[in-house]
Amino acid sequence: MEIAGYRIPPEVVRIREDIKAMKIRGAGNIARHGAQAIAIAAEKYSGVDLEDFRKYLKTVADYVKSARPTAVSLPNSVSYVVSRLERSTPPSVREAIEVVTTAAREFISYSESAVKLIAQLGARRIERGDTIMTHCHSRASVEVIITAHRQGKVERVYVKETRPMLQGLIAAAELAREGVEVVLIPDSAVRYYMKRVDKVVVGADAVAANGAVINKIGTSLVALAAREARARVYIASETYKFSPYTVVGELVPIEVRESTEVVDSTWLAENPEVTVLNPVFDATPPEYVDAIITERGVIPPQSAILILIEEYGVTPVSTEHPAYSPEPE
Ligand code: RI2
Repeated sequence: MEIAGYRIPPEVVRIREDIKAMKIRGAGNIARHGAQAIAIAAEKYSGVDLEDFRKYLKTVADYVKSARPTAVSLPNSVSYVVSRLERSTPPSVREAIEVVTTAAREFISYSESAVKLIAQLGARRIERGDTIMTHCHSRASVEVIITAHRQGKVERVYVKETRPMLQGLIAAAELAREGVEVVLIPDSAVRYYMKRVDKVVVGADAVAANGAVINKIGTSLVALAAREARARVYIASETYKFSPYTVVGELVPIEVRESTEVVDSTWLAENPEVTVLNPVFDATPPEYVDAIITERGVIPPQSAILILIEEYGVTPVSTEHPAYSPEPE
């Protein structure tokens, strides 16, 4: 593949395609692969012109970032790596490649240790005998539950199947493998079982500046049912899922995927008059969230802005900042 005169390495094309097709999925996992893709692209560069290398990397970064629109962890991880190069003055392409690969390694290792820390902090919020409900498959929230389970606190976990892609089955299998008592339920049974639940633990694809949590479609309904049943709602989220774009007034775009993920193509062909919609994320307002468990601490959702200020600066919020650069279509 070629973009703007630059050849995109096939390994990078593959990673982007796998993210798009959800073979690589989960906001944290997507972010780690995004960083890895930039490192691979850097290593594959064979020229000697530094300015050209910067342009090439920016082109690859825009290409990788556009794989999926909602999980802000992807543009954030890619920007983290690329901005390292933008802020440094390596004497040659060889050193520039080193800057990029080091930054990618740093991001990946930060991300891995963030998940471990979240697991420790989140487990403190689980009490002995708690029944938990989770939605979709989030590695951060599965790790919280497994850690609490190892501490002997988890009574049972209700896992929603999470139509249409059924990622709940991945979470159910991972938890059961660890010896957690798992009950898999259809999405429509959420309210029915919520009265038995003490705590909801789910992940995030993005956290907005006002503390709204964007996560797999149906999360907001789980939160609604939890509020009614007085169950607490915890979000397990690394801070690189916090969206700097929302500080400058942008909304988190909600990805709408193929109808064929909802019904098969035969049914679609037989019922051409029916419109099938497949939005894959929704926003849970901060009022429905008890706390966001991050690697920097357990915070109320309303404090999301403080994390963003700490990470990206106070005022003025520059639209020139690498992390704020507009997304390609
Ligand atoms: P971790 C997933 O999105 C789910 O919405 C999940 O809650 C979120 O990413 C966070 O997952 P998708 O890629 O980063 O399945 O905690 O669309 O693994």
